[in-house]
Amino acid sequence: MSRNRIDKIPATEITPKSVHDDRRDFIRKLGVGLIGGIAASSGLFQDASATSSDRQKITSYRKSSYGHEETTTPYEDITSYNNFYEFGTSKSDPAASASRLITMPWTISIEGQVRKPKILGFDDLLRLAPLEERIYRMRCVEGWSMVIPWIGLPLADLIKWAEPTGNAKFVEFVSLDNPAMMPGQNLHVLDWPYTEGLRMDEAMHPLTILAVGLYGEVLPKQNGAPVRLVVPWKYGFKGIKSIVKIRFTEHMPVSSWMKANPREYGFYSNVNPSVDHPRWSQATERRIGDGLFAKRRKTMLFNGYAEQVGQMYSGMDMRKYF
Ligand SMILES: Nc1nc2c(c(=O)[nH]1)N[C@H]1C(S)=C(S)[C@@H](COP(=O)(O)O)O[C@H]1N2
Ligand SMILES: [Mo]
Repeated sequence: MSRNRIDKIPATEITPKSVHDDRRDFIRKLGVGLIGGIAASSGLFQDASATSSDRQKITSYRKSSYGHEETTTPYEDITSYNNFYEFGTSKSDPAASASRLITMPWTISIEGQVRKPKILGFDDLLRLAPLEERIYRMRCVEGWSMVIPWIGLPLADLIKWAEPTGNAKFVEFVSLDNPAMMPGQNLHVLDWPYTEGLRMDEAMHPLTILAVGLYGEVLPKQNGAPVRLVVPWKYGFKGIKSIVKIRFTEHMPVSSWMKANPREYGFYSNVNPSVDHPRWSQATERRIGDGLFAKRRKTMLFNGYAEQVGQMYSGMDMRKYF
């Protein structure tokens, strides 16, 4: 159904004549400068007439080499049915109030077990690797799923750049902590800021990306602008939004969801139809966009990515390490 959305974008806009030039163009369109954080924070390249509701195309990215077998979820659903508790706990809250999130300038602090702690500007992030489209199945722990054409870069490229030490066994991610821009943080539904974590091999896996866009456009704020994690074989809550800190650790980090309810949410959170959530089955899912009366689909082990990721968990009891 909405696959043709991608195809509607004129070929001239998706075929890079020169990756470098086009990426500079993307950086300019995002309103950040070309050199480090100085030009970025000056707002020199920002379109003064741009509003938060403006949709901006990403002019240069590689088309995905896989993931085309699934029908993508309509853009309208992906951007109006969201979980982003910093803006409230109902599905419509993020689309309604995420516009107050200011994403420019934006920096990510790289900390912990690294040779040198670093501050990465958003424009620097875009220079680490070429952007690529990844059409991924996404499965929320609540029992619904979507297929989202993300645009992003492998997290592995950032990790290599960050130069973690030999003691780095895990990666912890932290979202923005700013109750003035994120009204949901005034409610103690979670221990703010939102945090998540991955084991180092999961973080380095080629399927793991940092997303900066979807459907050929700059990432909408309700989907976690300007940069969020996407780990398609895990439940959606691992995909932490609006990341400001990445910390390399020796010990397993404790995520916000583990703190909130350790019985229901574990560290791994791999999609597994045969391990039920304590309060409901995970055997099937409702694909958003199928219609309310459509038959539920069978949930797949590792969300259908078992061939690529299963090896990382061989010998692990997935009931114990849920
Ligand atoms: N910071 C932050 N990240 C978050 C969440 C959140 O509440 N806050 N919700 C998670 C959950 S439960 C899901 S299912 C996905 C939803 O991403 P989407 O709205 O882009 O589909 O974001 C995840 N990342
Ligand atoms: Mo979720």
